[in-house]
Amino acid sequence: MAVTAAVEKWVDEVARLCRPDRVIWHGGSEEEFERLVDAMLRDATLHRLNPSTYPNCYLHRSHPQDVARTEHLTYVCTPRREDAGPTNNWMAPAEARDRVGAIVKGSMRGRTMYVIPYLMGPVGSPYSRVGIMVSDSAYVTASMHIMTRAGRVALEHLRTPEDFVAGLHSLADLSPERRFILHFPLERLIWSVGTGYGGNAILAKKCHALRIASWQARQEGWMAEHMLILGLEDPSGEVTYLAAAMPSASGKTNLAMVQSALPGYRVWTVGDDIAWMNVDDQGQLRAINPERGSFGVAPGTNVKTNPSALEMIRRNTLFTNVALTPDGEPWWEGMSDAPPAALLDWQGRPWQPEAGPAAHPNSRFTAYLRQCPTISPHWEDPKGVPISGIIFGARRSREVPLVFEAFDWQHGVYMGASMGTETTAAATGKVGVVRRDPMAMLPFCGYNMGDYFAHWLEMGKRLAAPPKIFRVNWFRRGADGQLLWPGYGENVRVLKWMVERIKGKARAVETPVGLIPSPDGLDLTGPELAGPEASRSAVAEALSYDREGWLQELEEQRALFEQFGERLPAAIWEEHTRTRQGLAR
Ligand code: OXD
Ligand code: MN
Repeated sequence: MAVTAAVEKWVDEVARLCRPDRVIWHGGSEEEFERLVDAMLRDATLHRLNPSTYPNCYLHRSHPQDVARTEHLTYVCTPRREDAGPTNNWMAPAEARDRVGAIVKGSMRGRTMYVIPYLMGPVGSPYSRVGIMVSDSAYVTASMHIMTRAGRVALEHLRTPEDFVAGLHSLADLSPERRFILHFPLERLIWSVGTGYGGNAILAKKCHALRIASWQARQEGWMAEHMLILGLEDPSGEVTYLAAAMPSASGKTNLAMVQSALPGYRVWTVGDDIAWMNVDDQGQLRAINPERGSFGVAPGTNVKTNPSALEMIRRNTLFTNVALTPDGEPWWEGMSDAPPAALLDWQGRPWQPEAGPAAHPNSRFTAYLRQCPTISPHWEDPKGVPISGIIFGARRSREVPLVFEAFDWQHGVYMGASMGTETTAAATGKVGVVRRDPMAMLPFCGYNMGDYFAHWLEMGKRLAAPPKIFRVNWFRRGADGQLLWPGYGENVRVLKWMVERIKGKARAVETPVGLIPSPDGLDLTGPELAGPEASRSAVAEALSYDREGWLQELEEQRALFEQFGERLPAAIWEEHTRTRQGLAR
């Protein structure tokens, strides 16, 4: 591998600090991946799944106290606290290096340090970026191999010898008391210690592609977002690309690869978690998916919710913290109606239903996106795909309509910035409470979110025709607690409405919160939705907004916005006030 002096220097420095017994460079070949897997099978880090039904698939069980992202242990280390902003934990860079340096010092003794050069984005794309990560975990290295274009190819994309994000990862002693995920955006550096869990440890993903990249994107005039990217093909064969931000474990992977319930329409997958978006020389927003794999939430994945994912994960896949059947197959809640007999739970113990779920609620699959049956022929296009619409989606049992459209870009930015969502198991902490999660980036924005909203507003000015912005909520429930909208394949009906709005065709009703489909706006053709009176009225209820609830919502938004003080753009307050005045009329 042609390693530049700058890369070599950094790797040497880290090796001197962490003191591994040996250093292995990951060149990215399948043989190297297999060697990693063999070593992990030998030391029981991995267990082979049934080779006839799940060839080249493996189960990993993580430390039981290391099963989700730990946001309270995640820091942005900028010289000035206000640059990290009120929504990030902050530590001064010198203090961070001292405190965490003491933990990583000598932490790799007796271990191998893997060096993983990786490319984020398609080969040959001007928008792709390079990272160099070191890790003392073979599991993390294998995950990086699936999730990124790792090895030699990355080094070939270095634009200058120093042009890489550096990431140091050490399991250290896996103690939650000595766990830190630190970001030094000015130095383009990440340190993650005491954890081996995906989002904390696969540094290319949240740490690089979102936290550090969002900082770089602001400086350089592009966007790094927590968004899926999909193309909706209509019956004439025309494909319209949309990007959608949704909080963790709220259906991005399902929507990105949805199989349409609407005849004549199909969805093509470009990405399921992260979008990097640039403005091209025509003023068009173009998106690439920086990743090559999917790190998806397993529970709830089944033939109805995501048949594409089920096909994607039938080979060459790592499973983490799922349950195991006696036939050596993975299982999780929601995979089948009844659990198979004699399961081992996610910790490898005979499953006792009264002891909780068999699979951990945040159990995952790590799989190659190219194995997804809906993968777009353009998913690795170096130019990216043109984005015509942006969707913000949240989990809300009440108040928020199934779909509505912003009046314009500024209103859309406010819609994203003000979003609240019910929390999930993707991060440690209480599940099901509403918290503000602007643009689904609360845990991932590497700088002051007041500046982030300003950056969004600026980007709109640079676009020849800014994409239309929509909000969706698949999770609205009726008074009986039942979901009002069937979701999954039926969501394509909502995507169709958006595309028709983009093309100036579908109708909408103006309300103080945005433009909502007119009663005949959504295509509900087919017996299931249009036929039964009950389902028609459920859809009508799903499309309504609740005035009282919204007024309360505005108060919660105010509490979020006030935290940013002067750094909150006036345009956001303007839209907040306009909504309140509209509701008062
Ligand atoms: C993820 C997450 O893993 O958002 O993608 O937590
Ligand atoms: Mn995510």
